[in-house]
Amino acid sequence: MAEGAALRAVRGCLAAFPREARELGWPESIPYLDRPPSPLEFYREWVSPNKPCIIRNAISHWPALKKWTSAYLREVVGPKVVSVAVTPNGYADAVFQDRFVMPEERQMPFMDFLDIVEKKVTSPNVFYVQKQCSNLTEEFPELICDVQPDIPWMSEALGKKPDAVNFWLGEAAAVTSLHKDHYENLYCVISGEKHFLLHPPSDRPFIPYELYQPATYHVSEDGSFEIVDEKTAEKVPWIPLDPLNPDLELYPEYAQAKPLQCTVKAGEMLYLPSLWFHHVQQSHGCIAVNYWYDMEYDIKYSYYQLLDCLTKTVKML
Ligand SMILES: O=C(O)CCC(=O)C(=O)O
Repeated sequence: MAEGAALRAVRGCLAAFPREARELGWPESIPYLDRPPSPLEFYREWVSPNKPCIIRNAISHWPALKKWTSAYLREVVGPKVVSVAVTPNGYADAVFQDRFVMPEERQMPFMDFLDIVEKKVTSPNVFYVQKQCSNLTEEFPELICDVQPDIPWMSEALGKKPDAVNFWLGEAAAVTSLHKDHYENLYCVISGEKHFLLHPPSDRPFIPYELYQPATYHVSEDGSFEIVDEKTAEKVPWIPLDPLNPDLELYPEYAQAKPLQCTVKAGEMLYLPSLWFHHVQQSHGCIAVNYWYDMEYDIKYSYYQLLDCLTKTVKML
């Protein structure tokens, strides 16, 4: 076969793959479970086939569901200085003007942050408690007794404890841009709602990635933001596309991708499998806690790496 024909054949396979994978296994919408499954059942039905689901009645016994009012949080963690992501537009860790821009990580008393969320103090900027290095255990240890340090049936299913337990509280304008990671993610909503837009890993051929210079928002004296390059940092591969308003002239392949959307309500838990692309929004003041269990770097991971590598290579040609 001539080289050109071989390349066309590979392109054809990559374009057909997402549909074939969808027909074999992905749901049309995210299914609900009425109660947490046994560890074996969860592993067999959801983790191993890499399928998302929303689980009800998994966290209904958590004191946090009733206790985490503004008054309680002010009393328990109010004066404590915590890390808050601040941006001019709600996008932390996202592509902006040909840069991968990270938020200003402001250290501020938690109650000052709550004053902003509750609009007792006005600010033109967007604030989000979203530091992901296990900030629940590192910055808010006082709150762990109201939730759990791990999800016992998940720890048993995977034979390990979570790498991180994260606390999320932010404004409606705070958006997490489309990305994927290597965690089996149990995402629990305590109050408010989270809105997820998801793509299975098999949609990779339709999802654009580019390399970007990393940069960080810095607030100047007059309160305006400047974008400062992280000059010594390596370029970051990130998705430039906004799945809610995709630029199909620039990224025509995305027209063939089929996102799944779901809303996770207070008291519910989303199982977001490893390698799934996710874009996240929330109701104003939504509080959530999630558990990141590292994925197994098994053959599924290797197949995804192959898909990623082939997709990148044919784009270069
Ligand atoms: O809740 C969010 O804003 C983002 C969550 C997320 O991206 C994650 O847990 O990987």
